[in-house]
Amino acid sequence: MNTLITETLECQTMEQKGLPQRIVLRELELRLQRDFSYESGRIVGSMCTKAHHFAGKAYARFLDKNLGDLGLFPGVAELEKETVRMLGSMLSNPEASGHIVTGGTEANILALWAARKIANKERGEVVVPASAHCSFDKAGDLLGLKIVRAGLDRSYAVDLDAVRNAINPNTVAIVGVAGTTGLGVVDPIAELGEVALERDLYFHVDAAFGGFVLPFLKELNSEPPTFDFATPGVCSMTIDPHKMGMAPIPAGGMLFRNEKLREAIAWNISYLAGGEAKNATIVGTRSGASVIAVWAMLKHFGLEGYRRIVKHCMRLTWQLAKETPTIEGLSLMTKPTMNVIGITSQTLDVRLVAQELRRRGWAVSLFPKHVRIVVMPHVKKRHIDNFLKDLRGIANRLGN
Ligand code: 0PR
Repeated sequence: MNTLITETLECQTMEQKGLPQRIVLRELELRLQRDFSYESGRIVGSMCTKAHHFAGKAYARFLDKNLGDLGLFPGVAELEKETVRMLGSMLSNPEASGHIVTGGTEANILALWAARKIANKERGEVVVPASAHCSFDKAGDLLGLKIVRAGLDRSYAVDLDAVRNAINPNTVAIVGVAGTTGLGVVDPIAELGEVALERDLYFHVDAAFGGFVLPFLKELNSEPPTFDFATPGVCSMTIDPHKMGMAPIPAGGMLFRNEKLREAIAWNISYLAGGEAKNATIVGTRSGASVIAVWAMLKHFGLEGYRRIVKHCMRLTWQLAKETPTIEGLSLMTKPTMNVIGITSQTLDVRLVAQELRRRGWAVSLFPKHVRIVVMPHVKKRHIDNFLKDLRGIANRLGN
């Protein structure tokens, strides 16, 4: 019976006559069985996690809301403003203006778009850390901006002199990262802010990952670095609810310091059914349900809920950070600031370590010099214990 259903549904043309929902659903379950699941604890190299069930419920209930036509959905439009302000208040700026977008990539593109418009230069350049996410390269390609990558210092944060030296009369913006993709490192945001003010440049901070972690580190006896709108030069920030915010995908956050900056890329659409409206996003039709889910999560969790999540992730990260260097041949790239760890080796080939981990079912990410582990909320202590056991076995085998 299963085979028969699969055969029917594998057919790539449209059915003349539709199939019953129960058959389609059964087929979906079968097909998706081979996907990784967050529950298995095997996904230890992703910045996404299982969305909180309450956020999922809110999302499903209000599935049809479309923020592409604000006038039809003034209720959701208001919730989006509140969501942005709540996120802004977490980042020292309740006056923030912006949108819940499709993810960090869209947010970073929007930031460079705004910077380009504001500077209004022919051949603009943007100075980003060598560690910046590839979405800045995409943004550069799309917007015709040259992306100049500034080198890092020994702690893998961007080198301030390298940034200063890379700035020239064509520069329209500089970027700092608060929680790098590879190692969770925070760039010197306060100092970059000073450079931006001195040179009168747009300054964007990519806290896609760190935005939901750094505000909660203080209570964990670890001094969080300066990273947000408290730094005067910061014009905009990325903070993604679909990473550590536990909201369903897609949910990125693009926050401008104020409404005037958002206006730089706000697009007026005159013919909408709900009446004229202005959005500062790349997409037109967009998910109101995403916004509703984020709003619901922020209200339901509160700061305390997120603090609890960060505490859970950091405890396991510290366990991993403590035990990994006791394994012969392995060491850490750097002491973790947040729940991202880089495992490296002076003696073993890290590509082989990653390959072996993957062969044993661990979904890890591989960077040029390290295996990246991200301890997300779905990862439990037993998963870390099992991971460490496998890691030890692999290092021993490769070392002999
Ligand atoms: N900024 C930073 C600092 C990021 O790390 C990322 C993505 C982005 C922006 C872009 O965000 P979106 O993917 O939402 O557009 N970093 C994730 C990572 O490298 C992307 C990802 C997510 C990769 C899940 C794998 C995965 O399973 O982990």
